[in-house]
Amino acid sequence: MATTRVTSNVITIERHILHEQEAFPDASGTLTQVLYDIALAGKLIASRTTRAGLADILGAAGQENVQGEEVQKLDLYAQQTIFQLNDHTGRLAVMASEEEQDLIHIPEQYPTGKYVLLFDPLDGSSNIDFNVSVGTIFAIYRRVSASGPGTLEDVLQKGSEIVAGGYVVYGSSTMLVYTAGHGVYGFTLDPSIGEFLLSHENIRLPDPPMYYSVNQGYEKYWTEGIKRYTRWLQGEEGASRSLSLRYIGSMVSDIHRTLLAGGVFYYPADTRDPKKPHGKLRLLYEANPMAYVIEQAGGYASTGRGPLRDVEPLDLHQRTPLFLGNRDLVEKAEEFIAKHDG
Ligand code: AHM
Ligand code: MG
Repeated sequence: MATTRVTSNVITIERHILHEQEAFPDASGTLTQVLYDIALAGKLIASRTTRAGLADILGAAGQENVQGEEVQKLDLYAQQTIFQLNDHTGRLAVMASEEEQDLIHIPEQYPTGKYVLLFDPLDGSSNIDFNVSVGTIFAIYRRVSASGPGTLEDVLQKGSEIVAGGYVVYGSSTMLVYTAGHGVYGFTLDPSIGEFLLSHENIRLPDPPMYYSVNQGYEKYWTEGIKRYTRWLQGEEGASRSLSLRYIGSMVSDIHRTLLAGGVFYYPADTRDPKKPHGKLRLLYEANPMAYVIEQAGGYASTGRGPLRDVEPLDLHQRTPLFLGNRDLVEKAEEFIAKHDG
C-alpha cells in the first residue's frame, strides 16, 4: 500500500530557531522565545499594513473600524503590539523604542528577565500613504545590570555586544530577516497558513555588487569626501566600475535590497541642520541591528570614520552617519572621508 509522504523541507521559523538553539546545549530557550514573539508581532503588524489604505475608510464614521476597534495610526499600533507581546513574559529587563522618549519599563506586576529589546516599530512610516514598504527593526542584548528593573546602562550598549538582531519588511510579501551570530536567515510569510517559512538560507552579500543607495537630493549639503565618494561609485574618481542607483527612502527596504543584490547604503552627515551634524538614522535601534545583519552576511558597517558597532552610545536616541554594504565599498567611503574631510 502506498504511504503518504509529507515533505520535510518546509522549515518554519520556530523549527529553525529551535534548531539553532540545539548548537548551545546550555541555552535556556529564552532568546528563542523572544525571537518567536517578535515574529508573532511581525505577523500582526503585517496584517494591518496590508489594510493601511482601508483603515481610514472603514474607520471614518465615529473613528471605529468594522471590528469596533478604534482606528489607530499604524506606527502606534506596531509600538503597542511589540510592547504587549513582551511586557509580561519575564524574558526582558527593559525595552526602548523610537516611539518612546524614555526607557520602557516592564510593568511592576510582571517579572523582569535577562534580555533587553530595542526596536523601531515601524520605520519609514511616512511612506505608508504612498504604498511604499515599511519595516520593523529589532536588536536584542543581554542585560548588564544584575536584577530588578532594567537601567539606561542596559540599553546604552555598543553594537558589538548585540546578541541577535534583524528586521521585518512589509513589502510585496512580508519577510523576517535575522541573525543570532551564525549567519543571516530570511523567512517569508505565507499568508495562507500564517507562518514564516525559511526562504533565504545563509544570506551572503553578492559580489560584484549592483547598487549604491543614498538620498542624492541632499548632495549640495555633503562634504567634499562624500561628493567624491559618490562620483567614485558612479565610475569616476579613478573607479574601475560603476554602480546603478536605487533609493526607496525606507531604510528596511533599502537595506534588504543591498543585502540581496550587493552594494552600499549610506546616510551621511550633512550640513542641512548645523544643530544635527550626525546624519538622520538612530544608532541604537536602526543602525546597530542593520550593521549586525550586514556584517553577518560578509559585509561591513562604518560611521565613515571607523566600525559602527564600536561606537559608545551616550543617548537613547542618538543619531549616526552610516555606511553599510560590501566591505570594499564601505572601506572606500572611509578612505575618501579621511582624505578629503580631514
Ligand atoms: P523614520 O524613523 O522617521 O521613519 O525615518 C527613517 C527613515 C528611513 O527609513 C530612511 O532611510 C530615511 O528615513 C529616509 O530619509 P530621507 O527622507 O531624508 O532620505
Ligand atoms: Mg525609524
